[in-house]
Amino acid sequence: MPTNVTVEYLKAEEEYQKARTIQEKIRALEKMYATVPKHKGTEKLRLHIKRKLSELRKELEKQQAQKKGGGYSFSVRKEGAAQIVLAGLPNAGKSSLLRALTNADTDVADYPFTTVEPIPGMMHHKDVQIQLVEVPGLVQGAALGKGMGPQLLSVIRNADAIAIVVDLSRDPVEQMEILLREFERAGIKLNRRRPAVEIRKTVTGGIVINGQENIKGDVREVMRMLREERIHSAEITVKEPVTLEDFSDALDESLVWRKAIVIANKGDAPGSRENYERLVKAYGERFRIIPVSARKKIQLDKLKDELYELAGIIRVFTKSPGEEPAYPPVPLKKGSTVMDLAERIHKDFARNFKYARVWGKSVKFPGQRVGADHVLEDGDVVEIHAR
Ligand SMILES: Nc1nc2c(ncn2[C@@H]2O[C@H](COP(=O)(O)OP(=O)(O)O)[C@@H](O)[C@H]2O)c(=O)[nH]1
Ligand SMILES: [Mg+2]
Repeated sequence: MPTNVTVEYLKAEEEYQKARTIQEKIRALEKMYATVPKHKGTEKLRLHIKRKLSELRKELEKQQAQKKGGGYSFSVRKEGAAQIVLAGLPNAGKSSLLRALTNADTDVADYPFTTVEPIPGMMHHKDVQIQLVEVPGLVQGAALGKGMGPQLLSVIRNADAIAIVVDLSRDPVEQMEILLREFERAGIKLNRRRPAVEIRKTVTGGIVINGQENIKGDVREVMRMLREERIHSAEITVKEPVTLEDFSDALDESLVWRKAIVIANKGDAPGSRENYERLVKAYGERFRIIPVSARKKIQLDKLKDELYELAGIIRVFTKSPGEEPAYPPVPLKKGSTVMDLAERIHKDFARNFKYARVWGKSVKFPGQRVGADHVLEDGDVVEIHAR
């Protein structure tokens, strides 16, 4: 028994002992995690709670997949350069936003649960098509099986990025707490970077750890985690300081890491200013928060810019020697290289690539000659020279 645990913690632990269903166990463990004092002496305890939670999450997923018999699931075919989901509690204004931002024609009503399944729409911005998908009916307990929760969360897991929609006419901090808990339960990590731990499984040789000094915690715990995951032989490289919990996350292949922004809707409603300020205070460091009004069409162009930014897309114009850049531009993922572009245009272009000339932000002077590995930026103009 660790020293100095609180009464709340002991109560939660008792609940855990009594819990029968996976859901009850998860709720109790979440309480234990929230109430355990955070200091060095409880580090192992916190790690164990987290790992147990992650185990239960996977068990729950399996159980739910079996229950549904693989039958009812939503899937939204990706179209355009990126898929962003609009996720929020019922009535936050997701349908209104989808309608205002895209070509989609969706229901808007004053009572919740109008929309029952994910609805896609296409947003056209800066010559790029971005798919927005309204995910309806997300409620407290969704990840634990409420309503179509698990199916809806799987749509969110599969998207490229997430726009959380909150309603500024009500307590937005409470809405965020509910939503973030469901995302956490579904293994969706928002605006966090996957810890820089590389794990390469090997056939023999046991566990080799490079950069062990970067592990901020007891290495025996690391060995134990590896055993639990049945990793007996691997080369592990720890590239930057990580806690034991970070290490555990890096091992957990069921987690997804996504970028997210918060759309604070109903900025026209009474009390919205105070609510917005509270929201910024609580979440402004972790999320970009964009106040808008779908109804009054306020700040929607700014929102489009932010969604475009969130999608992580750059547009690159191609040109032939002596000609004007071709329209429309080619959308690419941020960090794409000249070779990525060449492959997108034509296999032969990639195979016979010699060099490229680039105009724009990624180069020092116009028409600069670059190689295949050159990383492009938004708005660049590229002339590929091939054999
Ligand atoms: N005041 C105000 N009401 C809004 C705004 N956007 C949506 N609403 C209202 O909020 C309710 C729910 O909107 P809806 O788009 O259906 O929300 P959803 O359940 O998240 O899809 C409707 O009555 C909308 O008219 C807004 O910007 N300001
Ligand atoms: Mg809706």
